[in-house]
Amino acid sequence: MRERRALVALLLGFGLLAGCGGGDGGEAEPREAATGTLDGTYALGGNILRLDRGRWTVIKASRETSGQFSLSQDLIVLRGLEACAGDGTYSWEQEQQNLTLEAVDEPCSDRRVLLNEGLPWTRLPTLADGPVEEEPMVLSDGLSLAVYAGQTDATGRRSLRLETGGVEGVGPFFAPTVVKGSPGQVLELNLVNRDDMRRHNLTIEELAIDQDLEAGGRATIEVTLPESGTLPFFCRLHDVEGHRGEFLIVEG
Ligand SMILES: [Cu+2]
Repeated sequence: MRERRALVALLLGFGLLAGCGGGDGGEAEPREAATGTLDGTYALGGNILRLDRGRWTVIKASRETSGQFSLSQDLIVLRGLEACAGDGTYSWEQEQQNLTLEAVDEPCSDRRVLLNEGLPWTRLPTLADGPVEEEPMVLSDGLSLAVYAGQTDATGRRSLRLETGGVEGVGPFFAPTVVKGSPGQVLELNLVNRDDMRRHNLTIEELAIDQDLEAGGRATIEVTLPESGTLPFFCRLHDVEGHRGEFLIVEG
């Protein structure tokens, strides 16, 4: 219930912001479309489109469909749909926060409908973008809501204090919620549970870390950050309440 309310508030808030930001108005140049150019999470009429490192996912009426995609300057080729064997080729247009796909060669009408062909998808802010307006809940890259309590650049540091706490009516959070680091960085995390009432936890599945924190408790762990992308962390006890965060790898 809270998640839905927060998402609605997020979308409304984002709608207000979407009109800001200036266009570049420059000459049309041949576009270099590196992998990852379009990566992000998009929303349209209650549907979600996620593009992430060559994988596309559409969530429509709680049903999730996904497959692989490849990207070139003006075209995106999507494959993988049980009902259709052939690839779908679309032209893509990105304008400010909007992404529109137009079918060029699509043998599969289901996928055309799934992708809301011809209509603009709006990119959702990521966890690293921070909250919209005063809304403390943001959609993280993993399509999960997170309670946001700031971000820190830990590049070049050997240790970092990572606190966990709770706010009445908002939910438990990690502070900082987003930690920027460099590829392969080794970081000592000094975990402090500021919540005197509740036990919390820090779980990083990719690193097989599952560290409980008693009420008011502390622990120290060491993490090695990945070479690129994001590394999500969450509290196993309050994940659905948005007790999440992420490491964000930034290049030197
Ligand atoms: Cu927790």
